[in-house]
Amino acid sequence: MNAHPLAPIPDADVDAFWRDGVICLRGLFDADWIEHMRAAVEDDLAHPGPLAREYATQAGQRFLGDIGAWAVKPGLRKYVEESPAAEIAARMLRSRKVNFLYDQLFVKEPGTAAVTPWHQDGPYWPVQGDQILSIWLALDDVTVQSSGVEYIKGSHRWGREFRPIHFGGDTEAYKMLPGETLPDIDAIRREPGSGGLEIVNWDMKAGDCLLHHSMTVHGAPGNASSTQRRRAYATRWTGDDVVYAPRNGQASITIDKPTIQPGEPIDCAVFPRLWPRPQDSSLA
Ligand SMILES: O=C(O)CCC(=O)C(=O)O
Repeated sequence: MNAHPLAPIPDADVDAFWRDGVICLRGLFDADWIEHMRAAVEDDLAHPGPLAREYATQAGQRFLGDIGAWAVKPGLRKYVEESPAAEIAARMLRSRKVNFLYDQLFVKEPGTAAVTPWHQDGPYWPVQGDQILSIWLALDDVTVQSSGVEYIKGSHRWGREFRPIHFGGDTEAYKMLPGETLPDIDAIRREPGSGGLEIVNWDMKAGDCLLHHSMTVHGAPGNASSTQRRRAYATRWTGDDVVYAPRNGQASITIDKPTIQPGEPIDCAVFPRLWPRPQDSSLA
């Protein structure tokens, strides 16, 4: 399994990420990583971690979100600690170091109508800073028909913060958190000229990944395919400018509690510093 990205990430891709708030990168993980992760996902589906949630509300459908499971699942931990993900994050964040924030497994099985509601990630998380991104690794080929993620280009630079929305439809959750109510994006996109929004998505092969900034508005339709699974593993990474900033009303993203204080850099066992790796410090 490759420890470093299979190809260099050009400066133009880093610029595009910061301009658009999202980019799709292809061919950075080898086939062994995909096989490894598919096995890790099957294990997780059979025995989900303690923070796992089922978001699908209709019988026979499945949209599993498992949060923070890397801490108890060696197969997921191996990807977090040994895959090229940390290095990719450091390159994209233009950061000297990166910390691992947490992981989230998203499995939306064929015929599952549950949408992933439009949202920004940042307001869910107990951190503050601009150098925060996710790497959403596709473990199946995916198109928007099978619930590919859609993004509003440039929304990370709107300077707006939207209150989190519960993926399973719990309207009481997150009520005490600050932020605007997100406008009805699906209604706006039906307006002439899509109401000025530019919504992007990519047809992906297993092993391709999406990198999105923590403030980029995104969501996904249900999985309308009757055959195509949609398994994805999202890992969240932070850079030099990030500090701990928990808010009352946020849900846990880690199984263990962090030991740091508000305002401090997030270095601790729960949010380990994974780049540079000791053996790679000359590359940082
Ligand atoms: O995979 C999904 O449906 C949701 C992905 C997402 O919202 C994220 O990774 O931040």
